[in-house]
Amino acid sequence: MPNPKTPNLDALLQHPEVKQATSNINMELRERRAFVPPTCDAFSGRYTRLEECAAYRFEIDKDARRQLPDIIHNQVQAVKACEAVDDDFIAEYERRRKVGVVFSGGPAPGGHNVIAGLFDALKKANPDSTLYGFWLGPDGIIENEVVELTAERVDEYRNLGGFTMIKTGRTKIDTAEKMALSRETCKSLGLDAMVVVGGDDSNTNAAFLAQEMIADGVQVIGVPKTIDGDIQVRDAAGAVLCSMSFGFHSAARGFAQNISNLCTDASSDVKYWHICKVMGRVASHLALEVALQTHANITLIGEDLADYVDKSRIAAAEKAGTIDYTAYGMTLRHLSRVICDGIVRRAAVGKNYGVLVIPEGVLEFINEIQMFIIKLSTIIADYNNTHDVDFHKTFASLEEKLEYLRRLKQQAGENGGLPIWNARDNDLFNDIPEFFQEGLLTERDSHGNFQFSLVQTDKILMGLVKDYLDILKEKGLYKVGIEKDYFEKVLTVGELDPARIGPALFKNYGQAPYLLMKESIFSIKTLTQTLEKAGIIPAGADVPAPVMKIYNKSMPNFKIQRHFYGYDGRGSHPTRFDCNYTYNLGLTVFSLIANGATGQMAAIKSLEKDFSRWEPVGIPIAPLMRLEERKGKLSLVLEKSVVELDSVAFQVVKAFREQWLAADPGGDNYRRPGPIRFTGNSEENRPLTLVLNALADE
Ligand code: FBP
Repeated sequence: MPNPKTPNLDALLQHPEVKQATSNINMELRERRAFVPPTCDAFSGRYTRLEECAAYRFEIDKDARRQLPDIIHNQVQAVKACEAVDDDFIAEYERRRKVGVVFSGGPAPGGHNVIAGLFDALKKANPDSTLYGFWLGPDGIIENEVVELTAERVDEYRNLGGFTMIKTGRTKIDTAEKMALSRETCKSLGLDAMVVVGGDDSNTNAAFLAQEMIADGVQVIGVPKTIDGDIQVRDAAGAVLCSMSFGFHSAARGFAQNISNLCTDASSDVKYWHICKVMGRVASHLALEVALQTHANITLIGEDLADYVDKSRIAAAEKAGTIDYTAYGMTLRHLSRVICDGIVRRAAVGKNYGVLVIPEGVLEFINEIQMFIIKLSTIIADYNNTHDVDFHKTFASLEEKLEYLRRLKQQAGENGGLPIWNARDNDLFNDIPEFFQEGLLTERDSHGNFQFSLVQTDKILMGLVKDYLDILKEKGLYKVGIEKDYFEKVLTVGELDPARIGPALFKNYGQAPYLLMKESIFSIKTLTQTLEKAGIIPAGADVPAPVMKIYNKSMPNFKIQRHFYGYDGRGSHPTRFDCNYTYNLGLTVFSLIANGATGQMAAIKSLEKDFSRWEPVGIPIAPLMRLEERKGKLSLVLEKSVVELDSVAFQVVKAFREQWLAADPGGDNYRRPGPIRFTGNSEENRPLTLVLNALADE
């Protein structure tokens, strides 16, 4: 029988509280949509003009000079406010335009505001201008799939995360056919300009599109997007032009908030090591920022590992009159030892828990793995180039792929020259776990990049860590330290004399606040023998319960929880920093277009400084291009920036490593950055790496 107190469901669903609780529109959304980002001084006038800055110089790659002749001589351009201009300028500036915009690659918080800024500036100059969005990334350009971006549509997404307004994709416009189709799309839409919002590969695309479309009078402008933070531009003299791609701050803050919560949980529950893999395809910028934001106990920085030199190996080789090339760079095994060292040292002071941050791209910096990645990428690309079928379609299962590698090994040396896959490669590869083999053989993305996000790097590393900890445990070297006061209390309550038993059990009794059980005690049998030998119990007697309790506490149980922070951060709402940054990037894009630029990337200089000092600029893309191995051959791409080991941010993290590991009897030193707050004051309103690195330029 229905409860007479329960209101009728239809009536209930009409209740204002229910309506509000189930609405997609909440307070956060309303506040975000209503927020109007401030604009840089450069946009304070009716118009903007571009000022060429010849003082910035670049070392130009000869292939870039050859392949991008019409945009290679572009200069850095500063956007300046202007009022008094001639009629021709006004006519050109305010001309009715059709502009297309595309999102390319992974989402990054702030993308919608690039569109909002561009839309506002375009419509302000001429309300009859049209902005189109290419649907689903570069495929939208190739297949002419577009949506007109109306005020209503743009307003819906202001200051919101994701790339949902027009979606995104990773297709590369890398063949003559795709390029011809793209040109056709621009012609049929009558486009004046195209805007590519993307990472290093997408800005590479933008440069080639700019070069191709000069003949058609279509301008192409890039926008530096990627949570990875690896688009940072300096000129040849080291002057910073773009210190950070957009989306980095929001993603890092999202990760840091979650990881700092784990720090709190770990230090409350004191039973887990939380292993946090953090996105960033190659560079460890995100991990570095997370380290600064959270003070997690251990944060690996890939670039740092590549720099490692094993001095003891070098000394041994020198003594033997040989050279040991394996002494340069860290091996996976050595890295697992370094992690174990931190874990063991924390356990010794009673902290058998903690938080470890692993950058997604760490394997790129481990020599032995990088060698596999390069060799396998070349093998897959060679296969695809010489056959009409895709490698992954022909060899669908791991077994089939391994069989193909075996065949390559057998053919090694048959045709003379150095074989790409020799017997040693094959043996080493067969030594690694299946899931890792599958990861290394995984399909490369459309740009030829290794897809680190698909590899369980943390599982591989933690497998090695666990194995080594077991060895250390067996040797009695991995123990949980027991607080001296606790030991004395437990024994006294059990009517035993701690001063008599302590020296028999511990190697540092009376010398330290945390007591470490002797290495010779690693089982109940060895514990019993020790007590018998010290005359504490007679032969054959049981270990007294209080001593047993202490023993059990000192034997570590290594338990981990694995987490992956990536897609969640990419989809988070932008911080106010990213909202302001991207809206002004959108305005910059329009200024570049209205002033006739092409082959330029919109950027904001001096991001690390107060907003009043932000300077919108156009950076020439072509001079930033370098040759890189992609799909087995060298291709021109925008150079990725990795963590500089002499940067202030890295040096600070390095200097605080010991403190954040907190392998001492004091407390942990975690920092709680809190959630991304759109309203209210937040103590830090820009990436910490940015603020610290700027100190070097002061
Ligand atoms: P972009 O360089 O396109 O911005 O993407 C970066 C990234 O988020 C990496 O951090 C990550 O390795 C990769 O994308 C994941 O790619 P996918 O979305 O294809 O899984």
